[in-house]
Amino acid sequence: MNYYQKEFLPLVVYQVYPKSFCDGNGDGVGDFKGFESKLNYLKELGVNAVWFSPCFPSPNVDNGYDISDYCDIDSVYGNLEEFKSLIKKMHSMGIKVILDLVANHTSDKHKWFLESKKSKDNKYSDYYYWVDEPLNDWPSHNFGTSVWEYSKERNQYYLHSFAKEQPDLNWTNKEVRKEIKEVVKFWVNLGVDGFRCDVLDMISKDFSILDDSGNGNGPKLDEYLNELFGDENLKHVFTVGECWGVNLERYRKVCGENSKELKSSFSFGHILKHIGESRFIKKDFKFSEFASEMYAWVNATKEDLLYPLVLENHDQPRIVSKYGDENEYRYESATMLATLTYCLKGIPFIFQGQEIGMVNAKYEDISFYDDIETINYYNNRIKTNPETVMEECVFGSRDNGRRMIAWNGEKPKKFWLEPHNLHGKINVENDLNSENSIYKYYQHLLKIRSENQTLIHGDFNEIITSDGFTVYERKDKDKTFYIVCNYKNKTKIDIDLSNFEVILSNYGRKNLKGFSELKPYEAIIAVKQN
Ligand code: ISL
Repeated sequence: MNYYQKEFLPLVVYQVYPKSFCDGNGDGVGDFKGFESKLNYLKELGVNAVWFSPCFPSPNVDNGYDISDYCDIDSVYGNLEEFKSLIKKMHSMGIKVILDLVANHTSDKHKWFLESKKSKDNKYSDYYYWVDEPLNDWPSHNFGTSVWEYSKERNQYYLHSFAKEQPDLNWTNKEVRKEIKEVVKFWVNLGVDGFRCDVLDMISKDFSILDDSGNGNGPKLDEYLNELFGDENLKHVFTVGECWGVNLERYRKVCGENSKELKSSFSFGHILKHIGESRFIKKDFKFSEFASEMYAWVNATKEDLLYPLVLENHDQPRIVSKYGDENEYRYESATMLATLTYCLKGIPFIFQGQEIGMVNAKYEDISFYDDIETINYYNNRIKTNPETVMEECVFGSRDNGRRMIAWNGEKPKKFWLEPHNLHGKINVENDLNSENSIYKYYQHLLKIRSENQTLIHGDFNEIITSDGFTVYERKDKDKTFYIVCNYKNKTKIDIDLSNFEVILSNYGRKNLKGFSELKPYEAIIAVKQN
């Protein structure tokens, strides 16, 4: 086993979206006081690392992904001193701290940009990309319009790959690279253990490519990443890139053990199998395609790389609504999807609320939405497709992942985003009191994983995959595990598991005697000694 996998594969990361996790002071926004009160909840779930989505000062045009000060905590969440004690407390509980590093762009209210737009010859003038004429027709991500925005002050255009309030930093400028490196050092010195790196491959661009594939994975990416993370004293810092341009082919170069660039990078193909031309438009989904894509990544990374196992995040609708059953089989489908994903070889990432099987909220009016991408989509789409636009927003909106976690059935009087319409039904208290608690299943699953090295480091082999079900094994010299996961219909199955013992079943199966049929969304973990 290489250093890399030994060090990082045991991580189980929980993503917190600070605004919506837990409101400790009743001002209608989540905060660190609230978060701290839930540390035991996370510890008992089996989590050993928390990734906080941006918690830095921000005008919140894109919910914190527009940062106005990289080295402070937004006062809505707490302050730097409180955050330092939180790091200590989390460490004392064996929980690592991962921050969101948004290095491709800042807020337009960041001091660097405010100065930069003043003139062509101040210290910050070249911190951003300024041009006399747009260089191409790239559309901005999520927001549709051109990436070039005119600024009267400089009589020039600046680049913004996302909203116009999120100008892109000019990474060809050495000073910019130094600044971001200082940010990394600042947090590492405070005890932070890692970074999730927002759209990090976009820091190197190729403007000569006319379509926006030039906006990412550019010619200098390896050089910049080496410079940022390559120092020996950052070897133990965990990094996971959100790098859409780093495909399987590039993965080994960027995330290999001997690379000094990144430790890992998300791949999202498997959770986007249900969407068509945009995230708001549905397409037919095949269970086999979902499983096979994850298996391809596991196979390609299994020797010496790290594959992040992810089902949801703050940009994605809820997995039960996508691939499961929100009604009759919510428990079964939530637990089956978790079993299939988190018994693979890789690093589990769990998004807040996933562990209680949250589903997409259903609201019929755009006033219940806040996400800038959803609102832009709605405003454009209403002109041509007024009948379907709300259904599309319900299906695809990023707010699906951003509604607050319901800790109990009481709806808060005030919250920055309309709480979930099912707040009274799908909440932590109800889940924990239910006979079919999804949290308890996750807890059990993660415990089995943490107690069995085979499930962390063992080999992976696909046994069979069809549109109806899939079976794979995890194996080492001591044990063989079979992971059996069924999709929505009952399925006859012809696999001899008579000498296996069931250690987890979402239908309460105790043994596999006479086992020949799988129930809807059934999941089984079975084991034998070798
Ligand atoms: O979610 C997406 C596709 O399903 C992407 O378009 C997504 O916007 C892209 O992955 C970038 O996301 C990240 O950077 C954005 C921010 O809005 C997202 O919340 C963040 O995850 C800009 O910082």
